Amino acid sequence: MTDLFAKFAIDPWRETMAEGAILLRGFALPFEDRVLPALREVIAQAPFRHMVTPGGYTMSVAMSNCGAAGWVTDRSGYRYGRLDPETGRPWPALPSAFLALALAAATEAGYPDFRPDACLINRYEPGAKLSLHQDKDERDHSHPIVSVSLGLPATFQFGGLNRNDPVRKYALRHGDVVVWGGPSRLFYHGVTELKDGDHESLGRVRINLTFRGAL
Ligand code: MD3
Ligand code: FE
Repeated sequence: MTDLFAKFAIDPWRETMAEGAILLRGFALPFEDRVLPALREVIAQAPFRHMVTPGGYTMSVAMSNCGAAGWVTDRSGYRYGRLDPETGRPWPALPSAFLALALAAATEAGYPDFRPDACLINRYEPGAKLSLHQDKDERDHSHPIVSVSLGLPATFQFGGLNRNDPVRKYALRHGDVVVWGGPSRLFYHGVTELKDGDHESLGRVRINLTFRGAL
């Protein structure tokens, strides 16, 4: 059974998107029975909201956070903060199910020492998108980022270090996990407009969790 894959060193569920960027198809599925209820609890404490960019645009993706720090944007800029600006309270703690999933994925991708302190929760409704950008608000770019896709499938765009590098497209589906580290950590990426659909456990939405070492 294992011998077939061992012999050819091929794992059909594992795909290298670029040096340091590893796609683990379905990796979150064994965790979803614990992750989805934990997600609902976090959102009850820190509801989704549409944040405003420094340029004054309201984002089509709704966001929340859990962990010691959360990513926020407003007219004064992008940053990580310990308090939810909507409630004035600290962000909810990282649920143990979230942490277990993030550590297992990072370990599988070769980052056994990853200790996330921030989890950004993105909610896409049909039509929502995230334009091409780099993630560089974190203090130390040597930490990887672990991304978990849940709900409706999305088209993910993955470019290079320069905004005009060619982009490749990947379908990210319910349960897929990507670990981004090494040279790909600062690559441009985005998500195209979400197509309408109905996911059996989440309905008409896509949720993405990104775990980071932000502080
Ligand atoms: C590639 N989120 O929140 S996660 C983000 O699906 C973000 O919601 C997308 O980009 C989403 O910043 C994509 C995948 C991801 C996250 C971080 C990366 C891809 C990355 C960092 C470097 C390169
Ligand atoms: Fe990003």
